[in-house]
Amino acid sequence: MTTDAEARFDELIAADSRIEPRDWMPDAYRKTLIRQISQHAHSEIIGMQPEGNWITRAPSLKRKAILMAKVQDEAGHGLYLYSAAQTLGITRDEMTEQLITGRAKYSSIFNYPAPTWADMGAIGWLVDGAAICNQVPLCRASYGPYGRAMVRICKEESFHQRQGFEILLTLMQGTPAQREMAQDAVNRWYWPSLMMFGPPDDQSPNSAQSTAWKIKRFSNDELRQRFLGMLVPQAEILGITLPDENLRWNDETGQYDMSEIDWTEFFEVLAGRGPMNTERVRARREAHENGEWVREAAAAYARKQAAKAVA
Ligand code: FAQ
Repeated sequence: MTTDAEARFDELIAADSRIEPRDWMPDAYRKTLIRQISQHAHSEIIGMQPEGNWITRAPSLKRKAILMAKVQDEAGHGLYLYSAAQTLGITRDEMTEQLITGRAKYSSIFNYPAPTWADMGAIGWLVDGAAICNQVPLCRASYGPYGRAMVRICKEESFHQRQGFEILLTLMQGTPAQREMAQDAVNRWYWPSLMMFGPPDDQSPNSAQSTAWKIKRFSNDELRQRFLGMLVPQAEILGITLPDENLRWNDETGQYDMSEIDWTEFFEVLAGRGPMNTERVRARREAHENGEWVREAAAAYARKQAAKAVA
């Protein structure tokens, strides 16, 4: 039998309204949101590492300032998203614990290394580009705190994507060695960036329910295609080759034909066996342990202020 609360929830979803933290919601809806939002938050936090690695080696003061601002934005996105997840009843400590013990998922993309400066360009162009394609529809996600967080995050991601494009454009206008470096970085990040959208639709166990709940608005494959449509003309402007000899527009299907993605690689990375999985989680765990004194000091300060307010 449907209760009044359930009927109200269904009505809100059907009307494209928002579910807010105080509203009744099915346990499975709460659980799936905690899963997706916490994974998303972890991705932002772990995603600081490949670029953080280049802050001290950026080729100019201006590049260093821009990269630092970008990495700080990612920290901000992570904190926003952790806060959104907390409204669903999970604590920040629980989420952190899941991440540093290697039990939580985060985006597969951050388990690849960033060995050259051109990787900063490829990450901005491809990784942030994929993030925008995936996240713009999430601004309309049915859960209020998630959708609202996405609006600000997407604005910042589009700046990030442009700065990546601009790094690659500068390299492509440089020496043959710089052009080669840019092409090499794109060759390495292209396929993993296509994997960011998740498994193919017929192997995506969460899609049907998340779409019915209007958390997801488009399927993994639809968004992957939208991303390709954005990349192809931009690659032409850059003078960069997308590393897929079978990539071409198909008039009949109205979308791009492409080679099969190496899903074995994707599932290996998800299972913790990507090139950088161990290192990424180790670095996060170490940073958390090294930050213990800061958390203690902040808590002591808060206690002192609270005692003063009472006195
Ligand atoms: N990596 O049934 P589906 C960024 C998992 S952007 C790892 O299709 P769903 C910005 C999935 O969780 C990156 N795991 O799942 C930035 C599920 O496992 P579970 C973060 C993946 O949820 C840029 C299983 O596979 N963005 O950080 C991946 O319906 C530059 C089955 O998959 C978001 O998180 C993957 N790529 O669709 C920062 C966006 N794909 O949980 C720094 C929000 C799938 O059942 C620098 N998330 N899995 O054990 C989403 O839109 C969705 O969760 C999808 C997956 C589309 C990622």
